[in-house]
Amino acid sequence: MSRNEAVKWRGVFVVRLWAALVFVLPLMACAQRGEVEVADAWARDSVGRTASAAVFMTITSPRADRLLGASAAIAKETDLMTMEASDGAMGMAYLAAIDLPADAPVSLNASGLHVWLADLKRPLRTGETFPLVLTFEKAGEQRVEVSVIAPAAKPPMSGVGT
Ligand SMILES: [Cu+2]
Repeated sequence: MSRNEAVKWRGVFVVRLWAALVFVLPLMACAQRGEVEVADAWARDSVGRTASAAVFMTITSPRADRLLGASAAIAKETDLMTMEASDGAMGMAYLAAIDLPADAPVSLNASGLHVWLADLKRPLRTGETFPLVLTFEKAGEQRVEVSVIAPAAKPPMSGVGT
């Protein structure tokens, strides 16, 4: 390799190094920001009814956080709820927040925690999706798309609950 060639190759290396830094650094910044991961957000077809509907999902936060509330344009009111036994019967109870331990998936499913849509503005129909905004204490607001599944369909949950 001549001296000129050596200089040229060093130049190519430096350019590649810069390109690598330019592309990799923003990715690292994203990872450090620590977005909350929301998987399998779903609700059931409301079969023409508009009284209320429950939304389920699996939430994983990279750090300890709390889900403080939710809102959806499709409902007049949106609450956080859980299933609870009282006087020997299962009922629903309102929650001020849902705790999210660091790196531990929290399952909102039919046997417990859920986001409750009260007074739907229109029925939920199989196959459609609608936006839901979740508000976290630390992570702020995050928008998720909720998939509406058929009345008897198996929920798209990764294992836990139904
Ligand atoms: Cu409820």
